[in-house]
Amino acid sequence: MSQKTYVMIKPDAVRRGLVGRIIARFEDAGLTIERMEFGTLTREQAAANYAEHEGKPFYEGLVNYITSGPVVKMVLSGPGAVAVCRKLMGATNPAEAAPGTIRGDFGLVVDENVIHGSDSPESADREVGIFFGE
Ligand SMILES: Nc1nc2c(ncn2[C@@H]2O[C@H](COP(=O)(O)OP(=O)(O)O)[C@@H](O)[C@H]2O)c(=O)[nH]1
Ligand SMILES: [Mg+2]
Repeated sequence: MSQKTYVMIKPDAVRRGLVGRIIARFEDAGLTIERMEFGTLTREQAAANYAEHEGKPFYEGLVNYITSGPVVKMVLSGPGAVAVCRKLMGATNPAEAAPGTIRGDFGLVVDENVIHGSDSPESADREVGIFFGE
């Protein structure tokens, strides 16, 4: 059964000109692009997306970084889309992400780690609502 997830190409990757190659990874895997929008997040959207991390030492830096420039916001769909996208993205810390994953191939440090993807179907519903108002 098809599932939806929220995926976002982060500002560092947009600045570095990686958008096309990253989107190709998801298309190559067979996922469908349902929605896509380019733009800079408001601090309110960033805070809503990262509410679970509020109060952690990296939280302020995370909100500053994710609002520092345009991102590519996407809703992707396909069988098991949430887990498939997390697998394609790789581990949170690019230094530990496997080669062949997006973070492993394009990233080096955890505070600028190229891509975001929902971590569960419930998070996906919440995040699609934040960014696409559904
Ligand atoms: N600077 C810093 N950033 C972090 C750290 N842990 C997580 N982050 C950032 O916060 C985001 C959200 O963290 P988390 O939900 O744990 O990881 P994700 O679901 O794999 O993105 C990550 O993608 C990183 O951008 C950390 O220890 N230090
Ligand atoms: Mg997360």
